[in-house]
Amino acid sequence: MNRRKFIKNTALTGAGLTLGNSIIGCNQNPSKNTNATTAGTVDNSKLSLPLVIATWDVKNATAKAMEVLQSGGNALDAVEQGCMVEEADIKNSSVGKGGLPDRDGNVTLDACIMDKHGNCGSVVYLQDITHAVSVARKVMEDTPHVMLAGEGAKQFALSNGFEAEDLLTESSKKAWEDWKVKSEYKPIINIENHDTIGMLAIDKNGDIAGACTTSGLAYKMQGRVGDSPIIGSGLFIDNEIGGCVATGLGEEVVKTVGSFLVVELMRQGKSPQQACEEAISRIVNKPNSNYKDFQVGYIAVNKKGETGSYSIHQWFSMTKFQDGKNEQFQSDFYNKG
Ligand code: SD4
Repeated sequence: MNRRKFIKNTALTGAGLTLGNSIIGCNQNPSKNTNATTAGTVDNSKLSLPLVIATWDVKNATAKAMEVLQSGGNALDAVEQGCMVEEADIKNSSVGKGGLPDRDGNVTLDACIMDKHGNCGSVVYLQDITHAVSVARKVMEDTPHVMLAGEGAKQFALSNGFEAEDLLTESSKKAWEDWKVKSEYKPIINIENHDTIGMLAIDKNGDIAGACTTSGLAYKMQGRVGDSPIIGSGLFIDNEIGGCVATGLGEEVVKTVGSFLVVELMRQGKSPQQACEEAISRIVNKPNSNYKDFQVGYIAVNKKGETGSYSIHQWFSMTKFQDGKNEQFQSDFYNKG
């Protein structure tokens, strides 16, 4: 959904949203300092599984992931196929086909995926291939490597049957041409203007997987890579503990190794909500932090199926599909003015 429209709709009606502290409400009894998230202590039969969460308002993507899980697919299949929905959607200008280009007009994709065994795969600066997340999965499953970049990633994709196509759509080209009139590059994320999808799923067996895919920051420098394909920054999964994905200004996420940090905080006993809040506080409490100029948001899930979400600024949201309900939750946030 167009972010400006989303904000307008929300401000006017709140329709379709669960507002305020509802995400915290998912964790009404955040377990402090329990080790309940460690392996062997969770009784899967008591959890409401399967479960899917994703960054932003991506109900079509979470619905696809849930369909995969309900038909017996595992968490890895679910996050891949869920993310593919956004990659193929040319209306999403931050992911896959239709993603906004760098300042020279190149659409370059970053993506990664991680499974329950801690295996991971990633592609950076991938061009001309819509389904970057699937290429990342191939890197994980069919190569001895974790990351492939640029032309090598593209050649690997082509040799595995992915088709080359022009990812610059008419509307993203037009937006780029309009931008070129002034060519003003501000390394600032407009908090209304990003929809990178990060997705986490727990399947019926209680196993966790995650994926993240993006075209990165619009009008970035050529060659720029963000957090989204970097394991531990844009995404981290530990099947004994939980998982986390990030969105927003990737540079700030990388500097704090954000997703790994959230999972490690959950390992120490924090709830997903508490862990996301602590990871945001590491960013905003840096000396001289200019956090007012950029957005970062995290979503997380633990082995008990508790979820959390937190961002620097208002209007970050999480989509959650559980118990037959596919809902968008407005995230709590740090900067309350
Ligand atoms: C990046 N984290 O490339 C991504 C951008 C993003 O919503 O999340 N946009 O820095």
